[in-house]
Amino acid sequence: MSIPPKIAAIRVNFDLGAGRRGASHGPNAIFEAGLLPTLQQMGYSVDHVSDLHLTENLPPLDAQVDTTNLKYFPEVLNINTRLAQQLSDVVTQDYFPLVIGGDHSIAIGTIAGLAGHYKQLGVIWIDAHSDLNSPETSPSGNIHGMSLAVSLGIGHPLLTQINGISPKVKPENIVLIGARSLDEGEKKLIRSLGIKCYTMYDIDRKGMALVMQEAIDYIKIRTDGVHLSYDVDSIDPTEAPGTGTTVKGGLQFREAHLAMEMLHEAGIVTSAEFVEVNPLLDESNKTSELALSLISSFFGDQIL
Ligand code: 6HN
Ligand code: MN
Ligand code: MN
Ligand code: MN
Repeated sequence: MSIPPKIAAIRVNFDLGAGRRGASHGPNAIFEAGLLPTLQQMGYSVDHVSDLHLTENLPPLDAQVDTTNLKYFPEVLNINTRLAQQLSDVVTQDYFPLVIGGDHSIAIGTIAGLAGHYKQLGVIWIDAHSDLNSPETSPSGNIHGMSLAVSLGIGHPLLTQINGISPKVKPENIVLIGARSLDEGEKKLIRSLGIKCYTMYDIDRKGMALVMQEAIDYIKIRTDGVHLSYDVDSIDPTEAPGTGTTVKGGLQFREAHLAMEMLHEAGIVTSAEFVEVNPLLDESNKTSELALSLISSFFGDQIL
């Protein structure tokens, strides 16, 4: 398997990309559930744990910068610029980056930091949503619904230009899994760019095992590194109530784990992030414990 035993855990305590507060406490809840001892017991060394918080007293933006329908733009720009730098540093130092969010806007910084290290970066995006909105198509103005678009070079230039290179990822190197709540503009973009998208319909129809095998085979042949971006709202709200934008009809407990087990087996993933756990909305740590259990499966924890 290609995941090196040296993990850099990066906590991103940030929630201003989402419509409701609380995901900034996600890293703490997942660590409290036992992230470090679990990974250590599995034989990994986790010797680079860093904590990103919002900088107080952000420098004011240039008055010329248009931030229409981009909520908390300066904050999102700041956290992602620093996250991108961190990511790039740990990749250079041969760590496996494990980013714990935080709302999904932080994928902007994670992917920006990875981009320079791969010629053909792949992204597996497991989410109820596609996060492919632009300020023009977004119904909410919440930047966590725009992060994958930004990585494709679509969106505010200050965001798409983080770390210089744009786009960070090509449409043909992306696979969406678990989608069931797509806005009109997102549907158009998925169709026009031909982005590979396994919706809940496809998962019901084919089964998770086949969907994952197809996704792995598809991305393996065209990429030289794969980032897993895991939004816990992909999972059904009965299993994952502690997240800000729940959507009915999601992945079942075993489907979610099978995906992680198959990704571990495939050995193609070179970085990962787990986002959108909101402890303020959780029911007795159900969602943070689920996130930990998915992370364990992803890193090779087996039933037998
Ligand atoms: N997430 N499509 C909706 C919006 O406001 O753009 C929801 C986004 C959810 C974001 O999944 O990280
Ligand atoms: Mn450090
Ligand atoms: Mn998301
Ligand atoms: Mn989502």
